[in-house]
Amino acid sequence: MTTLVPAKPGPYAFDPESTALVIIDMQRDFLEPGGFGSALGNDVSLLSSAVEPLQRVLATARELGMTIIHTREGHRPDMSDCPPAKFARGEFIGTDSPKGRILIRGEYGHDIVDELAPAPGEIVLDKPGKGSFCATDLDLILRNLGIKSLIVTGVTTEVCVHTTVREANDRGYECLVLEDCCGSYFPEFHEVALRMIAAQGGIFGWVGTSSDLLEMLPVNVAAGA
Ligand code: TIU
Repeated sequence: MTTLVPAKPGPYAFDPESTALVIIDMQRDFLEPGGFGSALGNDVSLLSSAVEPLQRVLATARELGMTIIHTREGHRPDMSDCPPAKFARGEFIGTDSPKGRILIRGEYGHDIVDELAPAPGEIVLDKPGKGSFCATDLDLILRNLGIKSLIVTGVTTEVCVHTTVREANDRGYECLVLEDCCGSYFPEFHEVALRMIAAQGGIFGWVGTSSDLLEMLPVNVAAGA
């Protein structure tokens, strides 16, 4: 059942059955004090506005039985998957923090915030880089599930969200980015990153809001039931 959502640069058409909700890196290390975001010198409270709208979208996606994918940026405990070029500009990766070793898998800070904790059966994808397709099995998983469209959310807008949308667009996935479900340590980067996605006729995808998406979803799902 095709659903149409108002978006930029024009309506976004998708079928919930072949669409995945992708929630990027809503990890304590980015959203809470003492982690990676703080170590980079950022005000992590700037990301918190994305949590509530994302909770609503996640609850609806669960109700509809949509595919849900949570990603986490981080590294193996021995950091063998952390490129020296990345470590050189983030020497605190792997160091101790109040929430465990920064950006290391298995540590408390590396995990997803309680408000958006993955439910059993939802896919949790660990990635060593900014993009969700780099050195992961995401493309294989999406193709196996028959996914054609991605509703993309999370943090940060201009880093991991943008990189993932660019990667997905090049692989043929149609991406809707929910602006209120993303966040950045730099409000101006958030704004411009979103504009870049929808510019030039939607050069990377579409940009919309969670309220527009949620308004359209139940109607069409009920009609198709
Ligand atoms: N997840 C993600 O965006 N990783 C980052 O390092 N983001 C920054 O904005 N630094």
